[in-house]
Amino acid sequence: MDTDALSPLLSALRDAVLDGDARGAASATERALGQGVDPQRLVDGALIPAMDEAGRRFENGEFFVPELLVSARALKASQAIVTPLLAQRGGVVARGRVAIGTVKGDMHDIGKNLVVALLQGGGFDVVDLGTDVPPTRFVSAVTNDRVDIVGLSALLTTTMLQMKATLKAMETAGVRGSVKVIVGGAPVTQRFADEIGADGYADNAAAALALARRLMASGA
Ligand code: B1M
Repeated sequence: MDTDALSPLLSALRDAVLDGDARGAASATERALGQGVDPQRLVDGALIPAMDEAGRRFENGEFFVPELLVSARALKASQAIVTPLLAQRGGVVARGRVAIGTVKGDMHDIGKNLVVALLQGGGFDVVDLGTDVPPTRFVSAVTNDRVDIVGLSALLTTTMLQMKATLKAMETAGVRGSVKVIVGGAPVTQRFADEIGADGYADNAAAALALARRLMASGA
């Protein structure tokens, strides 16, 4: 599909998310998919830009928490349609097992859910621990769920410190050496990942999939 034909479809979805119109977001998603738009294109070209714009409006005082919430709800109406399509892409052979969650104190899960979808789409078996996940829960995922990789997501500068606490809890429990730990989320950087001793950092969902594949190939 050429860019001229694509752009109104993407704009309709982006606008529906920013208007907090869940039904509109779902129908814009169905319409675009019906016209052959790739689901990943909807994520990159409409859903992520919509959330970036919501964040900009929040910073400028044009949006408050209720507006962020309704936009996030509208985005999730689209994500519910798109995620299974992304997750179907992997085929049946599991490439490894990943436990992933948003760290303690942090309720943001839109980006984490995208990482989950792409990992599943890339053939990984994923244990989604949800949001506000305490360090002890990550530790029990390593001991009980036999995972190869643990993924930590954080969206707040305050909660990213929980990543360090989670790594410490894994060390204290004696399980740190048996898994690779990858980190990501808007405030997280490669430098921070190195500082806390994570095994890898990815700045987006596709990079997280590539990183998980590299770690498995190197014997995670
Ligand atoms: Co929040 N919020 N929020 N919020 N919110 C931010 C993060 C903020 C930057 C907005 C702003 O001020 N501009 C700001 C953080 C400031 C800071 O810490 N420096 C902020 C704030 C302050 C807050 C509250 C404190 C507001 C308040 O109550 N006063 C509060 C905190 C609640 C809590 O968690 N305890 C809060 C609440 C919320 C809502 C609940 C209303 C809602 C979340 C709904 C939900 O997720 N279910 C919300 C939203 C929607 C946002 C913004 C607008 C959008 C986040 C998002 O979904 N982005 C955000 C502003 C922004 O980011 N532009 C903001 C889209 C998503 C696809 O991107 O999550 O970055 P992202 O994920 C990317 C990558 O980061 C990466 O891949 C993803 C896909 O490419 N990635 C990983 C993520 N995890 C990864 C893990 C990996 C690898 C890659 O490996 C494991």
